[in-house]
Amino acid sequence: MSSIEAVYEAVLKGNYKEIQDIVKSAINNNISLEDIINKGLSAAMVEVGDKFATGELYMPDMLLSAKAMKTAMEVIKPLLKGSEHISEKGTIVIGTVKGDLHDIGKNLVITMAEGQGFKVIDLGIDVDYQKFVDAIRQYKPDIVAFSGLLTTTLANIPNHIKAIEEAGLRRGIVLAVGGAPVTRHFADMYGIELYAPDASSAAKEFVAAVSAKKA
Ligand code: B1M
Repeated sequence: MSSIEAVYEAVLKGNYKEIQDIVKSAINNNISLEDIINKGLSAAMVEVGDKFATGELYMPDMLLSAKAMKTAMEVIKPLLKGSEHISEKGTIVIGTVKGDLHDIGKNLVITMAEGQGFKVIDLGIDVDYQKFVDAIRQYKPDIVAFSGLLTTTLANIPNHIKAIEEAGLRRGIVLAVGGAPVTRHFADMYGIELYAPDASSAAKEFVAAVSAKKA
């Protein structure tokens, strides 16, 4: 079994006890962090979701896989932060939309954005409309990002935007959105400037958006 396959299998089986050693061994075998995340960890989570949807895996399995992914990220996160030249790029406020408890993808976006030198304010999961408004007032971010994994609660995004608009805070911030069911078309429907399909491209888009804002 290749190193990547071993990482993939560890997430699929929810093997959180051994995954850190498996990831360290992949790193020692010169597998890039990007491949470990994309081809190993994230790809396995997609299979976990598919198997959950077809009834082959149950909620406790999904929780174990999530725990394995989070445990693996504890090894990867410090290495990602060290891999970029850090200079303060701007401030991002990010949270998972109201009603949604998924945070693994959001946390990966945060890690990548911090690696690019952004200060990131993490509002957590199931974030209330007012909490985004209060955070925008307090931190005056360049970018406000929503993460959404459930098609049902993505319907709350227009309410998030309405709350920001009604507070008079929409001007001057770049809105961003991402998450497995999100598309560019979805972002366009609500006038959200920035959409990114994954954490690496989100970090690149954040840099581009802040540069464009400053130009
Ligand atoms: Co949930 N879940 N879940 N779940 N879960 C999905 C999303 C699902 C697709 C599984 C399935 O049925 N196939 C399905 C949603 C169906 C739908 O809406 N269409 C689902 C469901 C139904 C549910 C529950 C309703 C199950 C139930 O209770 N019956 C429940 C909902 C609870 C709630 O939120 N209110 C639920 C619960 C859970 C757990 C708690 C068990 C756990 C979450 C643990 C946690 O996050 N702490 C969980 C998990 C693990 C998943 C799957 C298997 C994996 C999600 C994940 O972590 N992926 C997921 C299946 C899937 O997505 N295919 C599933 C890995 C992660 C790295 O990828 O989050 O996509 P992702 O993030 C990516 C990109 O999307 C992007 O970058 C990230 C990194 O590349 N991105 C952004 C994310 N946010 C971004 C923000 C940006 C930019 C990019 O800003 C600009």
